[in-house]
Amino acid sequence: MSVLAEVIIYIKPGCPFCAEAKELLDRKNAAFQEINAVDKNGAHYKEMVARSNGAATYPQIFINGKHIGGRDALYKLEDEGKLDGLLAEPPSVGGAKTQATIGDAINRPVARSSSNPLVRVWHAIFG
Ligand SMILES: N[C@@H](CCC(=O)N[C@@H](CS)C(=O)NCC(=O)O)C(=O)O
Repeated sequence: MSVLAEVIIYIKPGCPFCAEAKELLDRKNAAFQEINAVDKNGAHYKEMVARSNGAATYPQIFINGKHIGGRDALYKLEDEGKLDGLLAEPPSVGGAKTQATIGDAINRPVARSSSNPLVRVWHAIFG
C-alpha cells in the first residue's frame, strides 16, 4: 500500500499506548512526525490538547490534519478497514477542499443581491 498521508503523533516517551500506535503505523509503512508532548507546561502539550478538543492522554494522532484520537481509535479504524484509505490520501486533498469552500463563499450570489445600493452599483459595473 502506498502511504501519502501526513501523520502526526503526539507522544510521551515510554508510553505503551504510543508504542502500539507507532507499531501499527510502522506496519502500514506510514512515515509519521512524532512530537514529544510530555511537558504539561510546554507548548507541544498545549497544542496537542487544543487540537484534540481537550483530549489529554497520549498518544493523540492526526492524519492529514484530521484528529483520529488515541491508540484505540487508530486500531478501531484498522479493524473497520478504514485506516488504509485514510493513509493513502495525500494531504493536498484536504487543502483542495478548503480552497473550494473559500471559492464557493466568494462566488456566493448573496453578495450580488445586497440591500446596499452602492454594492449593487458596484456589481452592476464589475459583475
Ligand atoms: N485508551 C487510550 C489510553 C491512553 C492512555 O491512557 N495513555 C496514558 C499514557 S500510556 C496517559 O495518557 N496517561 C495520562 C498521562 O500520562 O498524563 C488510548 O487509546 O490512547
